[in-house]
Amino acid sequence: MIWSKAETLARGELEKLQNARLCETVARVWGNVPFYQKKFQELGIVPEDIKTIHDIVKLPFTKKQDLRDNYPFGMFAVAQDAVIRIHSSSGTTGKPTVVGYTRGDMDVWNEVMARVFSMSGVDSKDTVHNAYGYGLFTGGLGVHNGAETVGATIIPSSGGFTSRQLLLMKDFGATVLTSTPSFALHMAETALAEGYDLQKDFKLKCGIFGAEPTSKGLKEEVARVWGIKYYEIYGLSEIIGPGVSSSCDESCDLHIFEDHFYPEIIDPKTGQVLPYGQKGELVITSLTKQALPIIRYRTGDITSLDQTPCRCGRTHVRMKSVMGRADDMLIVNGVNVFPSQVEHVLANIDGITLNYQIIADKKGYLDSLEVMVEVTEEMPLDSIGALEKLQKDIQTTLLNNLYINARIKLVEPRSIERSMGKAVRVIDKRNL
Ligand code: DLL
Repeated sequence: MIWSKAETLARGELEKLQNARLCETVARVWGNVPFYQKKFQELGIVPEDIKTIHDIVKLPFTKKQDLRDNYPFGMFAVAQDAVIRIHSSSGTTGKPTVVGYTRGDMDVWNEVMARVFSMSGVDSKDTVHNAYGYGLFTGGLGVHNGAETVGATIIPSSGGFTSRQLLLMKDFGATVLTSTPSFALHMAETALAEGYDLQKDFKLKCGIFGAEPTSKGLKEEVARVWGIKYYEIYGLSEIIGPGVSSSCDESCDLHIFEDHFYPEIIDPKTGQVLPYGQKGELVITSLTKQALPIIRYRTGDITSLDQTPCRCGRTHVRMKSVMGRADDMLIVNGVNVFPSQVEHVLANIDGITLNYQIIADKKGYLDSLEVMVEVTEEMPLDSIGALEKLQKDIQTTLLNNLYINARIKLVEPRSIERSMGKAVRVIDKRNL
């Protein structure tokens, strides 16, 4: 079901809306955010220079560091009494990024999240088990409000306590699971170990998964073990949280809600805008945000855009699933390594699971890379010959496909520490 008429606007109509909304956004930041006023002045731009969405290329980029430099509320465009919600992204390095919402922003967030649920066929007859973390992370509450907006019954279980979550999911008859894909697999693994029958004991029909880069293989595995349809959701705190884009029934690419978020793809090195179809860094401008309007935000996410019509009837441009981060791409002895590509390779090898970690380190002057991966329950751990063969196979496949030379460490099932939120896939010891 299509939630809003805005999702099917003809291109011309959509562009008119984007033109008007970009001009409003530029005026808002010029008048209220000293950071942008200074940036515009440095570039010699005044709001009158921006007349249509195509003028966006004249505007400066915003980076995560800019939000950190203006921590906590320096980038807000409204007074504190207009802000009704604060979230913040988990800062693994440095200060966290703080984002704020007015009541109007919350309405937009609920609206785009309602579109996501409708895209997945979720309505008031459904029960949504929401295992995204509640709290400062935008996942839990963002998804929560969207489910309520479409009238579904929401179970706000948050992350952790896997056994209890399984019990509630079964007893409450959840039809939809919302979580990170890695946590969905962890739930399946725990359920099987506890003797559940995933198809008979649960009523799940679909899941809406996102928040971390995920290979096709891992997505297929989640869909297969649970016997459900896999929908993907993408978003980031700086733009709104979950609900920037999501996949529909016709395509596994994700429609970006372009009436609120204007996307561009740039070359991450030069900043030059790339044409549709080319792979590069996704840059997003918020078109309606009030508390924290954001101009040309460099998401760091690598993807490409596709404007060809989608059979679902939505006119909004589609992005490919995130292929990696412009900034967490590992360079190992001169070779670029995307964790998602390693995962893709692992997904096609028998005898191992998709619970893995990539560990980069230094060996003398050279980089070293280790891929630690759990074997399946069926793998005979006492058969040295079988393990050695498997190790060699993985190593050769990684070398042949990705040109990376990694040491492979096979470990027992369930021995890699599980994260209740985003899986920790990369440990880079070189910068410590
Ligand atoms: O992860 C928002 C979210 C919550 C999205 C729940 C989907 C579901 P942040 O913590 O600010 O926000 O992290 C944003 O997570 O720039 C991407 O690198 C990554 N990310 C989000 N969704 C996807 C996805 C939330 N579907 C960062 N695939 C983004 C790959 C994703 N990466």
